[in-house]
Amino acid sequence: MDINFFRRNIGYIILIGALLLLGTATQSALAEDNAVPEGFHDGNEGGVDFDGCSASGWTADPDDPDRDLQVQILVGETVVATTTADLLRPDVTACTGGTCGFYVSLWDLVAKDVPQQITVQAYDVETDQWYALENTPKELTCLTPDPFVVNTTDDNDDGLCDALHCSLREALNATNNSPSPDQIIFAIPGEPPYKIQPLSSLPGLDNPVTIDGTTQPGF
Ligand SMILES: [Ca+2]
Ligand SMILES: [Ca+2]
Ligand SMILES: [Ca+2]
Ligand SMILES: [Ca+2]
Repeated sequence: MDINFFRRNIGYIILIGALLLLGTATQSALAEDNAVPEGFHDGNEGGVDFDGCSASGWTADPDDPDRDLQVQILVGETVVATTTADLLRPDVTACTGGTCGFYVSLWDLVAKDVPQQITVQAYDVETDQWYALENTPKELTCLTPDPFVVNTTDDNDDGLCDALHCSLREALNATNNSPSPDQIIFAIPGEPPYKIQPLSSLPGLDNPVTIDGTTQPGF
């Protein structure tokens, strides 16, 4: 720039310089005063059923108790889910109104019947970093439920699907009453053919079930 331009604009140039310095100072003050997210990875450990196969807890950033933090769930080293910590946790006072809980079902995200290391991290806006919560990681084994075994061709419903008597109708009711995806298999004694003739409509399905007729011995 020529010297006259510099003279005319020296005030602006100094002002811009001062603003840049101020910006840098504000940023470093933020980094120094920054608090990282706090919170807990609550819930389950060890062998768990469908309901227990989850990651839950709460997290909040003391820098802004109104902010609903982003949460990520890792299985081993792999991120398998992200969510927002905005569920009501009335026992938590670290965030405004206690709305900083989180819950993620892991049932469709993990291999069953083998231990998995579950880690929960929360995102800190000020530093653009993820921070592990307290009590994480946890080791979780999500157990496949035992199948329901149909062992009669009759259509009776005594309310129990057990080893003594379990009709297809009872097995369907049992799978509906269990929140997990289930399996119905067959072990009907006696000689084939095995014919199940319902006397009325069978119950509808409330949640996923696999009905595998090929499990019948002699199929
Ligand atoms: Ca922070
Ligand atoms: Ca909230
Ligand atoms: Ca029964
Ligand atoms: Ca079920």
